[in-house]
Amino acid sequence: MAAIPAAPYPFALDPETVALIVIDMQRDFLEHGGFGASLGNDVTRLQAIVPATARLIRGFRAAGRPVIHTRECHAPDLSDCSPAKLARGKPGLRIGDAGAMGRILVKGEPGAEIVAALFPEPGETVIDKPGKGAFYATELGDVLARAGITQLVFAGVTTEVCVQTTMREANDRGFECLLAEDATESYFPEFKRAAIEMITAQGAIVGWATPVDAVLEGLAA
Ligand code: C5J
Repeated sequence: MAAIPAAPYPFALDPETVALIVIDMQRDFLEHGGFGASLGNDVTRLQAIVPATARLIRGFRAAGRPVIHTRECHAPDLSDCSPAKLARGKPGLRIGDAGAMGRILVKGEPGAEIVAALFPEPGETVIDKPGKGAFYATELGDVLARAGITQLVFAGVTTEVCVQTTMREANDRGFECLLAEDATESYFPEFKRAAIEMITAQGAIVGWATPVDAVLEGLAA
C-alpha cells in the first residue's frame, strides 16, 4: 500500500487491486465536428487533458494493472436507448441523428470511437454503456469482480456527468474511488470544480481526488 497525497486526505493505493477506468474519451465529445461541438461546446477544453490521460494509461499498462475504457453509445436500432433519453435535445441533434461523424452516439459510427491518442490496446476491456453511469446495463461489475478489483482510478469526460455518475455507482458498490483531477474535464470549468468538491466533501463521501503524477508515484512505489 502506498499512501498518496489526495483530497480530502491521503489515499491508500493498493497496486495489487487497483484498475483504471477511462470514461468516454470519444471523438463525439472531444473533436471538432462531433456531437459535443455541435451543441456549441468548446471541445478544446476536453482535448487539453489527452496528454495527462495518456500518461496515466501508460503508467497502468507499465504496472501491469487493468485499463478499462468506456464509450457512451447505443445499438444502431436504438433499442437500448430509453424513450426519455431519445427525446432529449433539439431535432437533428438527438441520439441516432446524422452528424458530421456519423449517427450521434451510435455503436460502430466514427464519432462513437475513442480518440486515436488514447485508443485501447488489444486485450483491454471496452464497455459500451447506454447510460451516463458505466455500471448501468453493462458487464462492468462482473469484469471487476472477476479481476479482484477493489479500487478504481477515474479519468475521462465529462467530470460532472459520466465520470461523477460512474464514481457514485462504484462507491455504492464498495469500490474505493480516486479521481485523477488533471485527466478529467468538463465543457464548464465551474461544473468540474463543483463536481470535485462534491466528490471529496464530508471526508470523501464519494471518493478522493489527486493529480496524475501522484497516482503514478503511488503505482510505482
Ligand atoms: C455526456 C458524458 N456529458 N460522457 N456524456 O453526455 O459525460
